[in-house]
Amino acid sequence: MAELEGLEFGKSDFVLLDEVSMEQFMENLKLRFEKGRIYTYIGEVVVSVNPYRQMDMYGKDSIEAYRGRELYENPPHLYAVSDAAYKAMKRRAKDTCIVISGESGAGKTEASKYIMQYIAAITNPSQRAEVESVKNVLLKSNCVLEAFGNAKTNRNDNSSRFGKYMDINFNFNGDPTGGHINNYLLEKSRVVQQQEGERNFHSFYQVRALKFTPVILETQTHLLLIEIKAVFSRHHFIQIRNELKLAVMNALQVIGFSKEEINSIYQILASILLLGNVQFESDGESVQILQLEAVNHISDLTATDPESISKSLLYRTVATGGGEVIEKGHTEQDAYLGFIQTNGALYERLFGWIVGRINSVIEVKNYNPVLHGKNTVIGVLDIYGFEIFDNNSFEQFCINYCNEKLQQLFIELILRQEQDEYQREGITWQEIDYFNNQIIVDLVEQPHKGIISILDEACLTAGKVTDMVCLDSMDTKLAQHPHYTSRKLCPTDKTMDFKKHFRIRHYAGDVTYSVEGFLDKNKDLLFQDFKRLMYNRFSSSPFLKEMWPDGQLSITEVTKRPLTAATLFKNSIVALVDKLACKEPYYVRCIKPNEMKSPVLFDDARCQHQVAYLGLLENVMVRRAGFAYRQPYARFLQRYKMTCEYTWPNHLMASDREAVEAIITQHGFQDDVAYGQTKLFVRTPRSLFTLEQERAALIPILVLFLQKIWRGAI
Ligand code: AOV
Ligand code: MG
Repeated sequence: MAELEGLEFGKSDFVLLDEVSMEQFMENLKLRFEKGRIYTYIGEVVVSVNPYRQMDMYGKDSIEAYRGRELYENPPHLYAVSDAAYKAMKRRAKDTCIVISGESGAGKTEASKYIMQYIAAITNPSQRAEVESVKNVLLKSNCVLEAFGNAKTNRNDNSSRFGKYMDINFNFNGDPTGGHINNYLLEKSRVVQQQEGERNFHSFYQVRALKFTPVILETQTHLLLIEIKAVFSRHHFIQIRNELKLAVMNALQVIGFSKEEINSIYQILASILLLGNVQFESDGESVQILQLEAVNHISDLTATDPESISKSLLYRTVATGGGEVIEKGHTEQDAYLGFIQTNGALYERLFGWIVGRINSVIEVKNYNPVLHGKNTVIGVLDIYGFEIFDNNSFEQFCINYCNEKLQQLFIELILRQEQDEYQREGITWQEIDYFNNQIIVDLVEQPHKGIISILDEACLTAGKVTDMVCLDSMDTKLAQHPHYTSRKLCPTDKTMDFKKHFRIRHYAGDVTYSVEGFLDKNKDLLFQDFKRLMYNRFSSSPFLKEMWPDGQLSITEVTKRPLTAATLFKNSIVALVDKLACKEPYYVRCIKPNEMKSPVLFDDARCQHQVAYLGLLENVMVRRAGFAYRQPYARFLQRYKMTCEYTWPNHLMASDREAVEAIITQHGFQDDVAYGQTKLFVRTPRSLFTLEQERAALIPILVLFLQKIWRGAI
């Protein structure tokens, strides 16, 4: 605990504060940050402050120091919770998960990488080749997914624009046997448009650097890419910068992407870049593409005739009521919308396909429960953090809703269940008040009444329902909601444009959303002609077929309305929460110390705001007033009975509970425990630590003793 590091570094567990107040909490957090102690516990929860500088604490020596140790034996570290999650999984064959949360730029992705590196480092001591290869692929997948799914935003230079949940599977030895990645809603609109000061996905800048890469690309692609680079300078949605990232190419190869697959990936990236150059012009009657040169390039890259590409961008095939199929020209507006959606969809499907391809490599194969024992997992969640930009759109709405759901899970698991258990077990307990954000979750997701329902309803209504009509409907239906601000109620508020904004009071702050584009993004319609073209015509690339399975459908078959983007996202997040809720959770709560990415600045107000909305003080109160450790009587007895003369080897008391009382009394820990209906509750780790030490010291003596019995010496 604190004295492990010396008191000049503050308290290593907030539970040890002299008094639980915001003032003391902040004082301790700041002191530790300034002394380079970026991690602090609240019991088993790690609070992490982004250091914005390279810390000398992730090397081999550190890993060794934490390996197999208990949480309270070393200074706080991500490695300690990783080890705790690993040990719990291995010892008790339980699925565990590590949930990393915090706002954009707080350090979640970095934390998830350190956690994975730690787990990789402590497993497979015998260096078995197949396990090493699984570990290698798991680690390399980070690099690929970051290249394709991260981008510079105004909050974070390497911001995750997708949510990632990775399950790592283990065999009974505790060695990784495989894994699975779930990805959540990629912010695909970024492909076409970024806010001032932001960038496109990293991968596009890496295409730029390709001339330095080993010649893995087919010559044709390679030459075309060089040509494309000449076009880049005129490119209107990409700015050229950034260094070479050979690592991605290397990672793709290590994971096992074939040369053809890598080629296809870069061909698609190049096609998207070229498509970005396309502009439309209308003469009043029909719409034309201005840059036929770009279309020709795409056609070369994809071995598709240029006419088909142009046609898919300018026309749509529709089935009439009588079953007749006709071609209808787009309006300029439709063509532009189609172009935005096409670009986004190409990238999104590419990303999804890459994730699927990685999964196919790491999925557990030939698993035999009889031979391999119970297959357990550790899940690691690293999702996009809460964010507020100058302009907040549908994507921020989804991202922030997702963070509400995770906060709800934290409340459920750490604050509520804890208190419920005390009640169930009959432990005397002072209720602790906390803000329950369920009300905001409901505002977004409640059937019929919530924002997603209202959006969906607008999307389903025939005819031209505009964003504004939808906003009107929200303003009417939600006007009374305490966390929704209707634009109609605050026409004088400068930050709320009277015409198009609404505001949600999120758990982490107020966010004003612009409703513009909400409906199109929610409908997420992509013209069927383009899907068919992708499926049928990109003949040179079998991978495109895999990315566009829905392109198989003929025009008369496409009748069912697909679920909207918001509903699909909601469903995936609900499923994610269910998945996490049935595992034993470990938490990393990340805090962003300042907005300047400075390693020395601790912005008191910003930090305090985060501590407040993350519910950390309440977490300390629950933990402190409560009991950090608990065990069913039988399990406790089994483990520690050797430390007490009345219980070793067997006790003669009426119940296990009485036997446990005998152990506790003999050690003088009466004041540190409470006796529940079925479990013993222990307040501080110290008592358990002492018992563990005693047990460890006794084991060799007992072994000797037993050996003597076996040999007949006693
Ligand atoms: P995020 O994942 O929480 O934001 P990151 O993990 O990407 O945040 O961290 C942002 C930046 O902070 C990194 O690129 C590093 O420069 C720095 N950083 C974070 N943690 C550490 C650390 N432990 N040591 C050194 N530098 C660190 V977002 O994905 O935007 O929600 O969406
Ligand atoms: Mg991130």
